Amino acid sequence: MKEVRISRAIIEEYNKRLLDHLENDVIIVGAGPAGLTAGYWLSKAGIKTTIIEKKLSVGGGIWGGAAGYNTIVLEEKDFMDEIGVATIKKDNLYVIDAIEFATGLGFAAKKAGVQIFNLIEVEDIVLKDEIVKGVVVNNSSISTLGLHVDPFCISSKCLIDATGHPAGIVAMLKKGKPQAVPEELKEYFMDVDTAEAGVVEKTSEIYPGLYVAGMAVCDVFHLPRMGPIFGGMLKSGKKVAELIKQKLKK
Ligand code: 48F
Repeated sequence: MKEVRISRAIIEEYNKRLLDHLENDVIIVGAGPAGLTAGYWLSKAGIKTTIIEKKLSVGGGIWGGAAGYNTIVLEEKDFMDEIGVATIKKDNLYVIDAIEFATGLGFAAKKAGVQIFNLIEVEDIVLKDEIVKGVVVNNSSISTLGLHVDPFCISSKCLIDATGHPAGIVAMLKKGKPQAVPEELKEYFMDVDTAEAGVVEKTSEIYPGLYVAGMAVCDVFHLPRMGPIFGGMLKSGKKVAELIKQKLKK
């Protein structure tokens, strides 16, 4: 029956991808601009990378631009040129259609080779010998419905918290290891220049095996927020990819 052949094709292909990515060099939690950019550069370097995204769509905070005006601002356009996304120059800024940005970045990351699993939520980390070694995942609808259903695990040599404002993965580490991140996770008042520079500077490995990138960096290091200017997210994603490339080389 054709209906069953369609189901078989989907189930076999999905299971193959899932089995192929139970063990990874890198897991990125969150398919926002920082996570997708990190995935793009890591995959381009031939590093086996999986992104876990709890929502249906990739792009995180890109889609809504500012207050629903679906337009994004950058100060440099080199990465947009790299992935073929159009920019419009306005004074010293580049303006980008948020829909083209979100879809273009998602497409570029996929084409570079990153594996993305959407509708999967990371609900905990795996910590062994004081090293973060993977994540505990479940279907997002299970947590939305508040069901008690046990999860499964996938492993990483390096895990990136790219969950944006909540710094959700760092919060999971902090729950069991409060001394690992002694300060409360929170951002400071909006200040574009300080935030854009700080988010890149502080992108780092904050615990063995756990890196932080994108807006999550602001929560961990009490940096200001920066609103709808996205250069810091892209540079943070690229920086975390560089740090991990160096680490894996060793
Ligand atoms: O929020 P998000 O876009 O984070 P980002 O890449 O970029 C921040 C900007 O969008 C914006 C900003 C820039 O100026 O202020 O806020 O740092 O993307 C984070 C993604 O992580 C997913 C979430 O659905 C979103 O798509 N996410 C969060 N927690 C989990 C998760 C989780 N536990 N499991 C899986 N995905």
